[in-house]
Amino acid sequence: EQPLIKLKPQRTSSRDLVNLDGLWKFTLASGANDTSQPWTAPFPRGALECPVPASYNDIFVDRDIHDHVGWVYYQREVIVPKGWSGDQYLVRAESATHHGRIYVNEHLLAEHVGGYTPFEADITDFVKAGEKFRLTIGVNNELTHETIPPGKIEIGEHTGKRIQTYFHDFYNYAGLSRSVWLYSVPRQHIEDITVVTEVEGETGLMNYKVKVSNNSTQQTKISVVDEDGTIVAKSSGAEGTVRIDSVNLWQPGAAYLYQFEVKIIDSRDREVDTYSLAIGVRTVKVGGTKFLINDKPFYFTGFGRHEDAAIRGKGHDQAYMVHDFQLMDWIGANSFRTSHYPYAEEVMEFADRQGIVVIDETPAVGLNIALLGVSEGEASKTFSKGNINNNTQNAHKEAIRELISRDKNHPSVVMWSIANEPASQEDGAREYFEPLAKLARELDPTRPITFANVGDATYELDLISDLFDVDCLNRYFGWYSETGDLEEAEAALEKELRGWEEKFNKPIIMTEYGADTIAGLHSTLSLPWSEEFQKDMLDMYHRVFDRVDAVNGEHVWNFADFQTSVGIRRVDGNKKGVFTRDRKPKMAAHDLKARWTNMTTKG
Ligand code: GCB
Repeated sequence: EQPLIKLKPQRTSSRDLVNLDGLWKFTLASGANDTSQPWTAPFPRGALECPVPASYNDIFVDRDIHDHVGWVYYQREVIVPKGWSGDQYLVRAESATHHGRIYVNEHLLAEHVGGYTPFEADITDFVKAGEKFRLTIGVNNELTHETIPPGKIEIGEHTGKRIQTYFHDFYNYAGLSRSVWLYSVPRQHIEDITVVTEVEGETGLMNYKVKVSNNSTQQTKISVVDEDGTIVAKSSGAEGTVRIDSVNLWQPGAAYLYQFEVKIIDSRDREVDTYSLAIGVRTVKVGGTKFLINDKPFYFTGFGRHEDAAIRGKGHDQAYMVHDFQLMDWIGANSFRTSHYPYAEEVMEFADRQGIVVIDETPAVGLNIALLGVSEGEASKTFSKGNINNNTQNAHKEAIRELISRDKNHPSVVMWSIANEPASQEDGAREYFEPLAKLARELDPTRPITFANVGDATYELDLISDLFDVDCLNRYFGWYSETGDLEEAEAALEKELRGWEEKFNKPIIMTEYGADTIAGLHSTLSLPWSEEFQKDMLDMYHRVFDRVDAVNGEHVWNFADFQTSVGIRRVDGNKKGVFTRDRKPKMAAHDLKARWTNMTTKG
């Protein structure tokens, strides 16, 4: 069977790729009952043009586009390079939020549900090398109680129009927010590679498995190349272990990457396909209340983040990516969580190269009806037929499979977070999560697993934490409760953390804490929303973290201000950023920098 997600396209001696980013023609389906089939013909002259990659919502000055619920279509012409005859070629979209369809001329060749992972269409039999074709990609942004993340489509009382609502606190940006590629592979090719590393004394072990598209008589050859370009180990066979003497470990803040080069060779000793993966040798373990990387306790400093910026929405952008990593470095952050969905693959590769540690999260955010304020009755039960049900659970399983399939080889990824703030204190939570935790462990027995626990599911009420390795807690004492009263909040926070420590005796990471802060608003009394309050609140949390032994890390919510849905709780978005949306530091940034850059070990 085929791997869920094929290797990221690469240009090697046997493979080629063409980047399809740029301006695509763009159109909306007019409504849910729209029966037009825009992919069957070229879009009319004068059609809108939309940049790829970018979310489409904020590009145009048009509320109908911004608020659109349903399908949109992107279209462009593409030529398959002449030299590709004899190869297999595919179109790959790195993401389509949340449901994508790839059409080649009038043919639907691929369909995928799940907004933050890649999917591809094999177009080999539909277009000849050297020929031009019409590529249309449909993207649908609808969320229901059976999608991940979940949402709800409501019907406007007065107009009958469809309105998308959802349970998560970031704008439902949609479109082709990551790159689109046309790429070639040889007919027989390397489909998947899995490398798991171990360390024995000074020796690094790479346990690997290579999957080839069809099992004819090829041979698999492996070379491991160090950063100086020297081959340091070799092996052959589709499965095995490569040993590296005097290994350079991948370490937080000191990345070291080997190129793991795979070649398949045919019976006449000709090279058929070659692919190269960057691999860091490191180990990850939980030992008692410590989180260990290379057997050394690791204390997480950093943020929950978002893929978010003005105008481009969730569109991947190299300038923002590099700048954001620069800011993390400046402030002394050694890690982040991909709250609340898998980030662009380029970001994961960059984290590998920068030595930044990542908690990698699925898009399962908002499995918590109570957060909506729905009152009594069946409708308010999160785990029930009309809300989060078996179909949602199946979609969630798929999201876990795809995340692990895509990101399993990144040394930066040290833990899987399978959900954010589910109603883990409600009836049905255990039945829902037990199989998911089991699945994640089967798919990757080498990394710890976690989920980000919501404040309501206290150590006394949570029903699922024993299924996981690390207690990741999101807490807002002093903001959503004890608002503005940091003395009360301090006592409440300490009680909660000690409760977790005593009950579970596992590492605790505070994966969210923070306060909405309007840049430029000041208060001598340190009142909420001011820059002083954000700083004082973070300081208070840090005092408590330093007193509680099991606390193994602190991720402030959020790295930067970000857009949310329109509502009365948010003024042009969530303002808990330590940086503004355009990445200017608020006052607290300087205090975080002082704490984090001076931190050798905790406290
Ligand atoms: C949370 C959520 C996060 C929100 C944050 C907030 O608990 O996990 O998505 O943005 O709180 O600011 O309310």
